Amino acid sequence: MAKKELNLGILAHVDAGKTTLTERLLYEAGAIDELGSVDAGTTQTDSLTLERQRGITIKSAVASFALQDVHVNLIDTPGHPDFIAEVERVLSVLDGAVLVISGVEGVQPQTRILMRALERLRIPTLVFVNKIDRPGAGDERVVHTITERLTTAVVPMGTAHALGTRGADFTLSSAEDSVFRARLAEVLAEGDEGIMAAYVEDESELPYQLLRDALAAQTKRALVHPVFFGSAVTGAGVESLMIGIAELLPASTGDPDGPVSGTVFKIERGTSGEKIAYVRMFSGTIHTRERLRFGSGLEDKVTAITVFERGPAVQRPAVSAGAVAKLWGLSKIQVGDRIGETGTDASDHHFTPPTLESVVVAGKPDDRARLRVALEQLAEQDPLIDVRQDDTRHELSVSLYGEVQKEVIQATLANEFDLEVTFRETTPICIERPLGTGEAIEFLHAESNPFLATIGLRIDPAPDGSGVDFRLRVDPRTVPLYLYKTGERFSERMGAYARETLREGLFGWQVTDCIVTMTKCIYSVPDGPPSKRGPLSTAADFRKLTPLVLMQALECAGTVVCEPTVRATVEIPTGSVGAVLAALARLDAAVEPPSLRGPLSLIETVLPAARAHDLQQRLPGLTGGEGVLDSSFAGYQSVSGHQPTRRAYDAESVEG
Ligand SMILES: Nc1nc2c(ncn2[C@@H]2O[C@H](COP(=O)(O)OP(=O)(O)OP(=O)(O)O)[C@@H](O)[C@H]2O)c(=O)[nH]1
Ligand SMILES: [Mg+2]
Repeated sequence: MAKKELNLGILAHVDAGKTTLTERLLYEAGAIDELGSVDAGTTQTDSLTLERQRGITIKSAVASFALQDVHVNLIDTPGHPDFIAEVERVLSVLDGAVLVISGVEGVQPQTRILMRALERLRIPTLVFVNKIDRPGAGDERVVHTITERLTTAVVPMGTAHALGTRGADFTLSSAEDSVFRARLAEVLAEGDEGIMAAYVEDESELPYQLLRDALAAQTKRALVHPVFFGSAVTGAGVESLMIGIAELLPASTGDPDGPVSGTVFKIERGTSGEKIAYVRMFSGTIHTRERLRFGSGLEDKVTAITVFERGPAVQRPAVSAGAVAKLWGLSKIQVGDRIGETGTDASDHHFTPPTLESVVVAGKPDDRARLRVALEQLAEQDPLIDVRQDDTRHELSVSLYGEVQKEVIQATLANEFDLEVTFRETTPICIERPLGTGEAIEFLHAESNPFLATIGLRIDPAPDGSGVDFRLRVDPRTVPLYLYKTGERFSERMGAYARETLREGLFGWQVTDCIVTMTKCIYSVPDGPPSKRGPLSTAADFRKLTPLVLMQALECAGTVVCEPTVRATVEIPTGSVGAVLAALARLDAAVEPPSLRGPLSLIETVLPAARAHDLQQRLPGLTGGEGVLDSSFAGYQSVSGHQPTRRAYDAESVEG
């Protein structure tokens, strides 16, 4: 019988203790004999030189251990917001997650962002309140902020003692604990009519085993989130968490004999530069030397397979449903590709895509070609950096989440590719939204139309955040079915041509939040009536004519450039409110009235993403080093005044 597998993500705000907890779990489960530490740079999952030097996780990493009859693949993820793309790629392969919250700092901005994604994807999640050994750690206070700011569907699974001391510990509640039983009944009643009825009648009559079973069932359905407390450093509470992982999270039960299906969630390069793909198998079995189909219909042969076993990866002849493996030999594979079938998960975004970009300049002009190859290799591992070269200056630019990511790219290029680079100033990636409705049509046989088709397109504005929607509003008899088989297929391809066109709008930015409607469609046929007569239209005619018509429609509609904004919460000493408000006014920030809480005050503000960095840098000076800034993406807002064009570098910032 196939082993039970649990693919478990460890997620949290930066520095909450994910890597330390991962190391502790591996140690307690006997997968490693010696406990490494982040501060000494000796953990299993922070294995990159840069991670060890900086003491932060940059890439997600896998390690495994056995827990009762379950084989657990732990995926340790980075918490820094600049590396959220790493978390994104992992989400689609998880059976469950542990969300780590620091017992001292409590719920932090990234905690909320992660919890929202976990809830949206219905990933069963346990909460681990870490660092209970540190002075200032809380228990009830933290649970209170969890219910206030994350979710009310939580059940603390026990009690923490001697908080804030080295001897801090955690005891699981038992059947005899009436407060625990009451809390269980109350939370579980929400998702279980039987418990609800009994709860209203007399909650103390509910059998404990029934509550435990319902807890496991509802946790596995991501309806309820059990909360554990402990310390990854001292090991307190970790055994209880492990019991919870085994009992409350759903090990996967894929079919090893079914059709092959897996998802690639990470790509790395081996010691001799070969590509290694991390795949999570959902169904079927892959053997070495087997040819696999993946991504956009590509094929390649697997030359070697390793699976994770008690810590590191070991070579195996095959990998089956449920497991995570590293595959060699698939040279054309990309992050997000599905294996065994075509398609990709890479376009399902759960978090905001990068909102910044910067030009990367090779230290030596001769290195430009090598730089391009190196950046393309980095983009294999992180497609969101989206390497681009502009046509006139041939400059290379990448999309970024922030300054730390920039430093990491710079260090990686130096260490792994022996390339010294500098970055130009970081600028926001704007978008364009249509201002009004625009319509255009190109007729078959018209002089202005070099292609064999009539296409009419309309573009209309749509609500913010809605993306690009394509609609077909033509007589079904006019659709070239001989090219596209079905109307749906035609609509899908036309939608793809339209989206491709809208990657660059009137000012060079991606156009979004609009509806494109096809209003007219004619193709030419050799034996058709005179108006349609001509050589038979090909798919290329439709593909090439779409951008011409759509850009004309867009010109009619007009567009407005919108820049990314962030919502920042600034916590500062009340004495510096005046100075901070004045600085915010200079940064064009929309400020809500400050809420004064005794010696500390909170200011909520929305400001352009490009300015948030300035604010971050000025804050220590304005607040005597006491100010704290938390920020999260807050959508796009139209740029007032001059509409910036993409790649409009002013002359003095371009050297040479
Ligand atoms: N006192 C105490 N310190 C802890 C605990 N867990 C982690 N730390 C410390 O907190 C710091 C961050 O720990 P990491 O494990 O690197 O945190 P992380 O969540 O993996 O951080 P990123 O991956 O960079 O987001 C390190 O200095 C750890 O030693 C804990 O339970 N108690
Ligand atoms: Mg880490």
